Amino acid sequence: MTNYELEYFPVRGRGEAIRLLLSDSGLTYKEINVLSPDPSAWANKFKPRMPFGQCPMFRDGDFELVQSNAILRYLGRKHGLVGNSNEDLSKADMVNDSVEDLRSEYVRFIYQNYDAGKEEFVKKLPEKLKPFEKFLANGKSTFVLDKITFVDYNLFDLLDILSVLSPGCLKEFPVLAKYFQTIADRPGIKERRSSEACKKMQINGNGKQ
Ligand code: 0HH
Repeated sequence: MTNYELEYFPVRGRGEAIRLLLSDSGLTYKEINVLSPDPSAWANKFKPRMPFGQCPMFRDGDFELVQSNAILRYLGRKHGLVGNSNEDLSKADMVNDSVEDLRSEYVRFIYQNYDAGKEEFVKKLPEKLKPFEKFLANGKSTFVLDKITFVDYNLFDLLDILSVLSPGCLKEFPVLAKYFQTIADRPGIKERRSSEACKKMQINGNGKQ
């Protein structure tokens, strides 16, 4: 039993990689919807409490943390989902930063330029996925490191939402496609993805995907 709470909008967004990590590790948590009991709750109640004005916020007892990547790393360190050496930790950080770069581009496109930018974004997607394919192909393991770590949940979630945007985008990348499937087949990942809570969440706040 944990004292974990996740305060976030009722979307997959920047919360989903955290939810996947928790589910895959069998860690229970309470989901707190920042739009509840009504949408004004975000501006009036939750936002002023966020150290940087944004969520997700993760709470472990009295300890509060924002920034989705910091939360992933916190949980990774706490639950043995990080590398053992400085080199391994840094490798995971490097890939996670690359996931963040592509996620940020995706988020900007989704919220600011969806209709005009979709064709171009989808066209350029293979060249953005290629480095991930190459990186994983160079390793000896199924995962970014020699075991699953926080970064795998983040990369998996990114590949998942990109596959919704551009179905079949992993087909030309056999290593990435296999990587995606290996993680998708893990019981805790299946449990989260097939849950009603997940299925009823849209990916992004504006309904675009
Ligand atoms: N760097 C931060 C991180 O990684 C960025 C956090 C962030 O952008 O954690 N937070 C946004 C919410 S993510 C935020 O707090 C986008 C989801 C928006 C859903 C909106 C409505 C859903 C309706 C069903 N944004 C609010 C704000 O800045 O006031």
